[in-house]
Amino acid sequence: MRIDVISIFPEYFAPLDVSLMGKARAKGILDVRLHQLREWAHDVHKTVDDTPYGGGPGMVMKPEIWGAAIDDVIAGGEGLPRLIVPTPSGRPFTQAVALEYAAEPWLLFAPARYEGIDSRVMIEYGSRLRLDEVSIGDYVLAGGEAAVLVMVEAVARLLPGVLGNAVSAVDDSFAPGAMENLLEGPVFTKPPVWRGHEVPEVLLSGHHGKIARWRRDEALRRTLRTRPELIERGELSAADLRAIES
Ligand code: 6GU
Repeated sequence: MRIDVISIFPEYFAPLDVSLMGKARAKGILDVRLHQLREWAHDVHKTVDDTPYGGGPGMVMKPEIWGAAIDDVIAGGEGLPRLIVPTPSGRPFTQAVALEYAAEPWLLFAPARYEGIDSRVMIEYGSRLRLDEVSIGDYVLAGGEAAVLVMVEAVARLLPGVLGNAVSAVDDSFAPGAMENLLEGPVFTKPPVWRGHEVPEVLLSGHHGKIARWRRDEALRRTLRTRPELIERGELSAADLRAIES
């Protein structure tokens, strides 16, 4: 997968060299290309923002600079990327959206600083390619860069060959399928007793059916405790209902 990011802080993306994503890049699974937005600003101060029409606080990013940058990045590839503009006023980024993005050959992220990008940029590219304005949660960041890091990591770990254990994304919290809308339960490793705390006996039993049932019950109980709004009682089996009522 190719990922382009246009930002006034390309150095913000240094974490993409580390760990899982560093390895995915080294293996050629992930081709990340960072671009300095200011390279498309031609005045002596490399200005990318201006005061908002209609007044108000802060600055707005200039459309000509973003337009030139996006056009050049698009011209340097095959086909058209999916354009993703992070903004707290966008649609929520979820595991389902991460899975959608993981199926794309090319993503272009356009994180903004200040009060955002002149809205005509979204109108222009919304008609030329597939554009998503997305938010990573109900809080406000100082800019979209941290949101891009979050989204790239969520997408990259879904690409074939990135996770060590090919099945581990299947059991993720929020993953479609059996775990849809359930949070993952607790996990344990050796030793069997630590500071007097024992690993639940069922996990040592070797009984795969009982272990799967126990894990699902724990996931149901944890979800009911921390995210009750995720539980759709109509979709639960009798055994599921017993787990949350006990
Ligand atoms: Cl995508 N950007 C900014 N600036 N703040 C956010 C966000 C994005 N998602 C949640 N808060």
